[in-house]
Amino acid sequence: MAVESSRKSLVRCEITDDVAWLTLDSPPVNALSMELIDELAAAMDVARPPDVRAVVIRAMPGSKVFSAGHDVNELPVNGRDPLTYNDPLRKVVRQIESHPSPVIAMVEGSVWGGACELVLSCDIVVASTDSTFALTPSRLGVPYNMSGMLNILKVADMHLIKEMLFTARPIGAPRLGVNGVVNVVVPSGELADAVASLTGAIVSTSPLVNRILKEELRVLSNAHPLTPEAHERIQALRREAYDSDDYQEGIRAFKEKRPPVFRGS
Ligand code: YXS
Repeated sequence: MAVESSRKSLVRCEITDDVAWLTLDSPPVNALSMELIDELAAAMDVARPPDVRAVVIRAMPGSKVFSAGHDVNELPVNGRDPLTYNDPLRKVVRQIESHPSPVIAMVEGSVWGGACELVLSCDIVVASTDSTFALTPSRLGVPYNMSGMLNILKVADMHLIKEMLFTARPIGAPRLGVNGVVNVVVPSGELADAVASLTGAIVSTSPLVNRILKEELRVLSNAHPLTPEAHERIQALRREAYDSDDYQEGIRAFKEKRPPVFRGS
């Protein structure tokens, strides 16, 4: 059942045997535009208990790019914070985290920027051996936001996070599997079976207890005391970035299809 829309759906939603399959279908690179995110959010609103006990988010089979991350064309360049509470990506990450059923990311192809956070905010990640993940804020001059950084801190160790953030280089799924960031890494031909094995197990356990355990873990993992002064300090640092020439240069270089020349101001 595709999510209701007047034109081709950007997110397909099929529900079979208590599992909702949400497929990103926004060629060429599933950029996380407002439109795509709104349709993913609408699909997640449909994919709920009692008909659904597990949700799978995937790209079209055989995709070379799972998602190129935030739609760069929608990043503000007028001195506004590019990643605020009501940013579409923030909304859908919160929706994944608070969805009452376990959400599995089924990954093939390359995952970029905000799409890494979307995948890593899922409860379980199953990825093909040749898939890659790249954290790209420093490649675009974007000051990633606090809850996004916290979500990444929850699932990876600091040295790996810093390597990914400071280099913006894609990291292969096998290495993320060894580091516990990705649950299951298999050849792409075995991806569907690996996900089916997980959903098969999940739908046979108590959906009530799974809902409670998931929410318990969400509340506990977000229990971070942050003083107002600490919050203001981080916001001041982020403003320094999105007010900078480097941020403008990062976005301009992307649009002009050339390497950025950052000057650190
Ligand atoms: O030139 P046309 O019109 O055909 O469009 C090209 C690209 O401009 C476009 N495109 C995007 N449009 C908006 N937002 C994007 N993130 C984005 N990525 C790509 O898609 C058309 C095909 O792209 P092309 O020719 O490069 O395809 P390719 O197969 O050679 O390469 C695919 C990628 C994904 C490897 C390449 O497009 C790429 O490196 N894209 C940028 C990935 C990235 O840096 N994403 C981060 C976005 S910013 C974000 O997520 C956060 C704010 S943060 O950076 O802080 O994490």
